[in-house]
Amino acid sequence: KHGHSFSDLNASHKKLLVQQSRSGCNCNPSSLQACYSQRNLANRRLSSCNSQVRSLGAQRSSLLRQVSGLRSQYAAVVKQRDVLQGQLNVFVRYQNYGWKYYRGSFYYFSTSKANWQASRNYCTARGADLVVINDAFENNFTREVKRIAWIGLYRSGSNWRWVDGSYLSSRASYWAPKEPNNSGNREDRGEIWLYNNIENWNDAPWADAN
Ligand SMILES: [Ca+2]
Ligand SMILES: [Ca+2]
Repeated sequence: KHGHSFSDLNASHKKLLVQQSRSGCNCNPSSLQACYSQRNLANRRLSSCNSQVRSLGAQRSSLLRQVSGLRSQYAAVVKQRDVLQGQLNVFVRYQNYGWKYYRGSFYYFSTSKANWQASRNYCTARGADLVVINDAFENNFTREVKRIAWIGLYRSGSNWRWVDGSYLSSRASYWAPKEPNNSGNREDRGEIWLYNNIENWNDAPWADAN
């Protein structure tokens, strides 16, 4: 009987030890202190975790804003590329048909001869017009035709006007010496004439075949 009760006691002691180890805390003052300090440590870790979560949340929103900014930049660049590609296609098409590009415009130097009005019709049928020479650069560029060629200049009463409706400016006027002379009183259109000179224009009768 003694042996029996001792083994019972032993068993219940073991059971208590198991319960104790499961609870993780011993209920004596020093282990209670350890328990508090573990709780405090856990709280500090929790609070550090929380602030990391907040900081990651802020980073996430900032990254999302950046992503949306990059998406709209990307869309804008794609649009820009398409516009440039379209311009390039036009450019290549014009060049393939023998047009020359100079300072923002395309020019076509025709080799066929016709009077001023027929020449102008030839141009307008191609969505263009006889050349309007606005400055010294364009004057020098058009002289490269190296032959007599009509320009979009015509006499209007006592004035000279361009086909775009503007009046000839004395600041961008490149008449050859002693021109326009209205020879025979029938010279009413402008042409590139002395193309080797800067001052190269002549007035000629519109019906001439240039
Ligand atoms: Ca021009
Ligand atoms: Ca003349």
